[in-house]
Amino acid sequence: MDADWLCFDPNPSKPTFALPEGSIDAHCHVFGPGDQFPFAPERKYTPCDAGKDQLFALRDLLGFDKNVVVQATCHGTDNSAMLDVLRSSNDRARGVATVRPDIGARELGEMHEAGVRAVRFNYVRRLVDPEPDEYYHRIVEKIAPLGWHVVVYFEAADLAERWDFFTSLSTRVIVDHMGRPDVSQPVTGPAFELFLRLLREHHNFWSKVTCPERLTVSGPPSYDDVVPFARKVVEEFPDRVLWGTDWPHPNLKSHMPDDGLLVDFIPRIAVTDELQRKLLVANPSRLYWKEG
Ligand code: 0GY
Repeated sequence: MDADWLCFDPNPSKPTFALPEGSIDAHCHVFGPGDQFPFAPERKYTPCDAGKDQLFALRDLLGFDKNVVVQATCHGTDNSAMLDVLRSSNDRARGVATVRPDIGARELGEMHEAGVRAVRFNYVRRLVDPEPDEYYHRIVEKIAPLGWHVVVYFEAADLAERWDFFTSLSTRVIVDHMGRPDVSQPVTGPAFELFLRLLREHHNFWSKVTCPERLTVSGPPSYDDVVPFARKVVEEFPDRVLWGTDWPHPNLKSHMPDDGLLVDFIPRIAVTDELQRKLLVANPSRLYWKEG
């Protein structure tokens, strides 16, 4: 693994907040293990191993019922480790894949059978080299007929440039980590307003209200500066938000969160039982466990 790699907390606390029954961790990854599922040659980081057994143990400790496993960039377009989680999960995991435009119908069909329901387009340059729009359009043409959606990951500063492409997509589009706002700016500032406009004007857009540990400037354990951003999104778009642990937390440099405390953050951004049930149960169930 990279010399400065921070590995996940091996001994997280049990959350104080009791998750509603049927809660879904809608953003997490697996890394390898590397000897079984080698990392991609084109990767931009080499993580510690974080495999399915550890993911399932964390799910049970925190009180989640299910997982949505997002293909991590260190595995490139080889989705084997993610698919292995889905196939080992007893229908308790769904997946978000990374694919190339030349992927065949048979491979897509096998992925669907395993539980993949989306592809991820990643525009974060420290993770991948983004491709021209045409590349992603060709993928959408293949996945849309399966009822899959698109997950997009980008930096806030890049939203304006990507706007026309994103809003041309006819599938549902799920934005990772609220489009990575600069939380040192006001929640009413122009950059976050542009992101809110995306959700206001385009009802096929959803947001993950994830990663206070990644977005914070003020730091752990309370992540106070992220609260107004996540709370705003949850309250304005209660039926189009998802939450996830982001375990095993790739590329964190400042600190590694205690996953139990991250769960305790949820009631600060979804402050009523109803908002919590939508965020953790109803929305991800509708998106990942119901057909059509
Ligand atoms: C995240 C964030 C990151 C990494 C990846 O696939 C990945 O490698 O998504 C990041 O470094 O910001 O969502 O896990």
